[in-house]
Amino acid sequence: MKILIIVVAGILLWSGGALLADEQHKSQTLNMKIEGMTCGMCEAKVKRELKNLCTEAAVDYKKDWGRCVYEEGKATPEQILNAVKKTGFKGTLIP
Ligand SMILES: [Cu+2]
Repeated sequence: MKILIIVVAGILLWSGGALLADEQHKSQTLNMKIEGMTCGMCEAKVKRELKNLCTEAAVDYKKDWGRCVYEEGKATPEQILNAVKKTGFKGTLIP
């Protein structure tokens, strides 16, 4: 009987923990217009900076475009735009 109680309690704890983890790691995708990039070096520079905050980062200088997949609670759109600004380019959100 004791073992059963421990097992049930363990399952409850485990599922509760999994639910909590799901909420904390909600992924968000942010698309940006990035102005001022002229070559692959610029692109790499922005991408490197985004990688610090994003789980996935994509940048295309030919399209003046960038995408960042980030986890809620680990980064904010403001932080991401600031990271772009730090590289010397101007990023704006694409709704
Ligand atoms: Cu360049």
